Amino acid sequence: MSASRIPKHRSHPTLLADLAHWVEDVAALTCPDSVHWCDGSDTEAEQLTRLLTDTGMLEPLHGDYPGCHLYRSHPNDVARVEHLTFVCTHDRSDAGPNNPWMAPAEAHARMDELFRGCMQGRTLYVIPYCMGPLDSPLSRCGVEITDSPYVVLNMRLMTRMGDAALARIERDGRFVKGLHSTGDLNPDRRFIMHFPEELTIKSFGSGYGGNALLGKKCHALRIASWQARDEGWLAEHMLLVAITNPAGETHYVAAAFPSACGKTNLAMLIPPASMPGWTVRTIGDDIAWLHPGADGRLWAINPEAGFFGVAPGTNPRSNRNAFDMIRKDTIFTNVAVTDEGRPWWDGLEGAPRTDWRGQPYDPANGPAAHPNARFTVSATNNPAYAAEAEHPQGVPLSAIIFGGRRRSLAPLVYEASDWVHGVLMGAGVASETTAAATGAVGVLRRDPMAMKPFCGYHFGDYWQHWINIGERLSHPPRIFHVNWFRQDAEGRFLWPGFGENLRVLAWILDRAQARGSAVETPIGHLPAPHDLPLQGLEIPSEVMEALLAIDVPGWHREFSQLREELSAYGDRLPSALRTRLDEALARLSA
Ligand code: SAT
Ligand code: MN
Repeated sequence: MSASRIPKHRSHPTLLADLAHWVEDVAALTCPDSVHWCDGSDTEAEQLTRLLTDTGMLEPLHGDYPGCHLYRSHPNDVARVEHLTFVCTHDRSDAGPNNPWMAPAEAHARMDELFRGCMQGRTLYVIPYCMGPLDSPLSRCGVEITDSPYVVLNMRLMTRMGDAALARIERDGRFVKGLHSTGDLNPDRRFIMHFPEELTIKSFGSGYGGNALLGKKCHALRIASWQARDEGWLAEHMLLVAITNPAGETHYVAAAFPSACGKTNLAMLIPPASMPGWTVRTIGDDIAWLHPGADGRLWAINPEAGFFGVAPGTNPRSNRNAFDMIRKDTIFTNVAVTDEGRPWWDGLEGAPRTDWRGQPYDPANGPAAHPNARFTVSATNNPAYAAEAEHPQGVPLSAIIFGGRRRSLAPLVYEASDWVHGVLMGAGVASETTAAATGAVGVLRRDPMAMKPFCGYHFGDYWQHWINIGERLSHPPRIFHVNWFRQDAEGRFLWPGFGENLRVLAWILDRAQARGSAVETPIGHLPAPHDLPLQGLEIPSEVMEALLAIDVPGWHREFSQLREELSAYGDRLPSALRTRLDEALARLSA
């Protein structure tokens, strides 16, 4: 492993002076024992894996999980920390009421104090990475500096990382700067700061996924959403799938759901046996970058190269593709382990011996695997990985779907009447909170476009930007809202979900081609139960009716509340959204 006291980078004669100087400055501040420029090679990954297994930080798993390891994070460091995640813009109002804000000078000063000397006794790793295919004009690059070899191994799976990315950075002449240290994992000294005006991220005191893998939420959403607004595109919290129908036509769909609401399952959906001839392939499971194309369609790429998915709930019944893809070369974080040394969570065969903290399993201590336990795996491990994920031009979208986890009110599916109505639908997304972020679980909160924790600027400006993008599309994707999570009075799910969701997607694709029929309602277009392809699914007709019913007083309350909440965005709220909302309220009152 190349290492040097002074960060003399390897032989990159044309390496951006900016990058070299930044690495030197960071090394001078953080005082690492050595500096390592990551090349992204297999040898490098093997050396880092050995280093971590030798020091007991990674545990090799059973032999029938080749190349798989378990990592246990600090028990106080298991999820994103939204209250410690800041957007630092010169003008406070640019960050919007949707983001915790700190003045850039103050944030830099605080962070630099935390970083001072923090890498003593550690290695500073320089990770050049590219978000998106290396040869795509839609891709954007970054460099993460970290003192965590676990972060390096994860970034290697989640991004195109190393020499090839560095070469692209040299060509582009710019990159996002991300500085990360696990620090001492003291929650009082934990901050994730974004400086979108400087394309810079500083993250201290956490080693957990979204806080530490800076290419993901920090770069590909918060910073990228800002860049996208300036450059005329959208950075979204969306999965991307390719769906082929029995006639052999392929359509591409993007879908936004909050964290841990089933994006990975939908992205890897396996059609039910009663829908022969359909196939679903995965392009991405978490983030999509959307660009208006010269042809008036909206084109999408997945900026990531891997999946950082929620392990609990993944099993051969819920998601066969995901279950198969994590049988080799996977990093598991905070799962339980069986007697034989296999990874374990509820729903799998076997029994846990050790819980996610590394203690002998005792049900009195809570679930064996942490509810936000994760797997990190290369996208190419997925048996349903779509070759189009590597296409430099991306894929053209037929539909955009918004959704949330709501036990009541929101029907199984409904369609916006046009783009602006779709933007309002996205702004109104609400979902019950999950274990992906610290805080109470199961509380309904507004999560516009599933971007509440990830939009790097004022939501009012963001919705206006969405409207502007729509005006540039002569063939915009149609916009829909789905809710797989409706429950009856006893708390049982009304809709079976998983593979059966394809029935809803089939209707969505029919509508996107101006085919399927629908009923017009005050909240949008809904299918009648017989409009959905339900053959082979045993579901009582009264349940279908409940799933597609409109609770008029409930929606009146919902829209009145949304109107109130949107008023917090002041005069930056696009007037078109207010008008649409008032129209909907009037229709509901009629
Ligand atoms: O922790 S991550 O932000 O990477 C995962 C998620 O919350 O979606
Ligand atoms: Mn996510």
